[in-house]
Amino acid sequence: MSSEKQETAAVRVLGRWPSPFVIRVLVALRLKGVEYELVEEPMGNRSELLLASNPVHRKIPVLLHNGKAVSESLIIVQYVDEVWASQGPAIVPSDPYARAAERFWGQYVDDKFPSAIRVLRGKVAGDKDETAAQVAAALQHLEEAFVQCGQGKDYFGGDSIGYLDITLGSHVGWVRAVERMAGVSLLDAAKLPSLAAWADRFCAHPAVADVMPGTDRYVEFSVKNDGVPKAN
Ligand SMILES: N[C@@H](CCC(=O)N[C@@H](CS)C(=O)NCC(=O)O)C(=O)O
Repeated sequence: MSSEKQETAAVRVLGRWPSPFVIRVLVALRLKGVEYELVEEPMGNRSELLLASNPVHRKIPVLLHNGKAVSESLIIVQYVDEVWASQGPAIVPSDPYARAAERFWGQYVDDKFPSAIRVLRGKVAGDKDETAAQVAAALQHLEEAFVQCGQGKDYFGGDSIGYLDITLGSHVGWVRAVERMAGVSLLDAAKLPSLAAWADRFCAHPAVADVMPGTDRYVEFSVKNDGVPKAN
């Protein structure tokens, strides 16, 4: 067995399917063709392994590589890109300016989307119309960023899925779910032609399709766990 194979066999992800942050890690591993085991964390009850692996934040995802823990989804994505650099497409751009641009937008995405999605799915209190307007404005910026970063190609990363594709793409499932639950239009093809087409392309990619749940599954999960009434 090659040393690369041994590393591959020793990859575990502590996570749970509805977490966009977990999806990032799974997509990165799949892009690189790395075999992994997803260890499902129980809902509302952190496992001893999680507490021992991520004692600071106590959050999923955690990547366990040969027993060593790496936390924070975007740090894990970069770690996967570096460890398996010779496999699959490069995830982080090699050009410093392109890298800075993708990191800038990645930070923007994580500043805007997770908190807004919690409001729109009814998990935390907030003005849904105002929040939807903020998400729509963020998506408009990202439509422009797509044209700049992707330079007319299929992905933010160019010909293949890259860092910003993974960062934003991991939220697409919940964005579509809250569109239905809150009765708002966000990834609107009429307003965001490039980004809406990108979102469909990203979700259909072989590294993504099997780990990106459908809208029904998110909505069912939210209704069961967030305590909101089912939308018609
Ligand atoms: N910044 C973190 C966010 C991770 C995060 O918020 N994870 C949530 C699940 S989506 C979590 O573990 N919450 C506590 C829990 O579920 O026990 C990352 O990018 O990995």
